[in-house]
Amino acid sequence: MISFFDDRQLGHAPTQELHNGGWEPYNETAARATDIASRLVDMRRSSDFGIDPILAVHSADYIDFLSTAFRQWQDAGRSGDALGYTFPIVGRRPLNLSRIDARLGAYSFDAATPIAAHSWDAAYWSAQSALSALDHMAQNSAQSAFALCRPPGHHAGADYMGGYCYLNNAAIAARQAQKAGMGPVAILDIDYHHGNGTQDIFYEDPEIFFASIHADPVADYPFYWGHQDETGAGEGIGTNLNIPLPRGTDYRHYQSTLGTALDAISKWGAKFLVLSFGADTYAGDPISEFQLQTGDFPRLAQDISALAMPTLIVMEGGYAVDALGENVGAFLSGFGHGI
Ligand code: Q9C
Ligand code: ZN
Repeated sequence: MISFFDDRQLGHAPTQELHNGGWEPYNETAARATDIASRLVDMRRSSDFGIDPILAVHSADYIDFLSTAFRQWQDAGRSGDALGYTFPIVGRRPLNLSRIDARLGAYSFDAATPIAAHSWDAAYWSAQSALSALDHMAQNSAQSAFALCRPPGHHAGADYMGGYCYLNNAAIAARQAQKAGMGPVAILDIDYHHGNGTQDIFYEDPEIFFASIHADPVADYPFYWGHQDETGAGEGIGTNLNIPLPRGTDYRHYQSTLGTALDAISKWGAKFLVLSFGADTYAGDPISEFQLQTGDFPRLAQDISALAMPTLIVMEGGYAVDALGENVGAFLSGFGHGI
């Protein structure tokens, strides 16, 4: 398995996040990426595919916001990380307000996504890592590649950040794969949390299928998306599949659910798969409640690779830092070409 990463992804380092009413150290740390990277045998530096593939998914005003927010925060005399405190309810009219606090609220759906000094650069290179892994697959007709994306992406929508995510790396790669004629493209999201941003981006799009297996949003973040009755809208009706699972789900139940999702993807006629992979389904994850063990990850990967569909693996969550490299390595080994 060939992997892609850029050191600039490490510069993003918010200090704290709001959790259950108090401040906690930020969970989505650079150490996550270095722990994974230390396990990868063939890791290559990402190339720069520019801003256009990012703008094919995200709105120009959102990208302008993301790339200028920290400077504007500092210009307003603030210290620490840029974070909003007022969030417009979905559907409020766009007002184009210029004060940094109004912009932070308008472009995020939660308070888990602060912007620090190098956040834009890190998010940009995280997206470039996804594009680089895709390009490697296209150039070499490779059956798989791993994008060590960090910060993660699946909670970010076309014009909002949230859940530690700024740019939707999987969506950017999926759109690019489609444009390159590698499709029909499906995205399978197996992070613990529902990939609300990815769902949102393709919700009315009949040409990209999205399936997600995740903790039931009745009880878990992101609450407002990921329910079973969300099946797509407009032209995209029937191209969105959510399979929520209860807290405490273990390998047996998870594996049969994965089978259901894989069947739906092949039945739909996908020829290329983008896999949003989160290792936060691991039993030891500090913010999640599934029961997968390290030894389960290669077995899940084998089930996915049995599809015999070219698969771009994009890193999403996973916060048990001490076990993260081992879990990701175990998963990648299941694709059968070493790590
Ligand atoms: N401190 C991903 O796994 N939780 N994101 C916020 C708890 C946010 C997880 C409140 C969890 C986001 C990519
Ligand atoms: Zn997650």
